[in-house]
Amino acid sequence: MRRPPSGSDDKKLEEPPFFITPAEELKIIEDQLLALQKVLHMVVRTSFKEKVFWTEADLNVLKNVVEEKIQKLEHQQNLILEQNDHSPEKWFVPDNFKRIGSRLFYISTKVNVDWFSAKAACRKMGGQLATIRNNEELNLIERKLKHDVGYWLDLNDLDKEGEFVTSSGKPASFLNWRKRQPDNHNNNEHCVQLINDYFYDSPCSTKHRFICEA
Ligand SMILES: [Ca+2]
Repeated sequence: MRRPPSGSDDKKLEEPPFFITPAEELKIIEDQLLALQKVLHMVVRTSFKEKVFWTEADLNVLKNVVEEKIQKLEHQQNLILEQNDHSPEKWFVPDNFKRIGSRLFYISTKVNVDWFSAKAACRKMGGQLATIRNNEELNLIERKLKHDVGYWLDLNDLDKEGEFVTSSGKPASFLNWRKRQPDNHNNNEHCVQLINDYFYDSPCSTKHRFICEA
């Protein structure tokens, strides 16, 4: 963010008011946009009586000028927003990862692998097996998944039966178990997969698709 150079009050008075924050710049653009949109509205809705003074051609010229200005301002607005977006995800996006909601995910296609291979694959891509944080995220991801297909998530209870944690050992913050899950069937279900919106504990050696997060 630019700051005015420090100096005496006299010096400050001589200088033009150049210091303007991106937020202020955006506000000015927004105001200009609003004003132009009002003009455009007026042009479009000019009554027949007013058209005595404004020919159709004049109005069209005015409309084009206003629309062009709006486009330029919107472009300027986008540039400022782009330049001031310092979120790390914007600058580092591993290949194949796509934004879903507020985060980056990779959803595997075709290949089915066991849970450990899925975990390794995500690491290799610069991410890790995904955890889903809430219902909203679940709904957004679910839209990208195939029906009746299982996808490995990061959650597991390999360490302590019934305590589902992420690979880094953190307790699961969001769970959406299917009815009667987790059931640890045959005492051998320690990895969590997502099928049709619900979580299932399953044998880690079974092969499924997987979801990574960046
Ligand atoms: Ca199960």
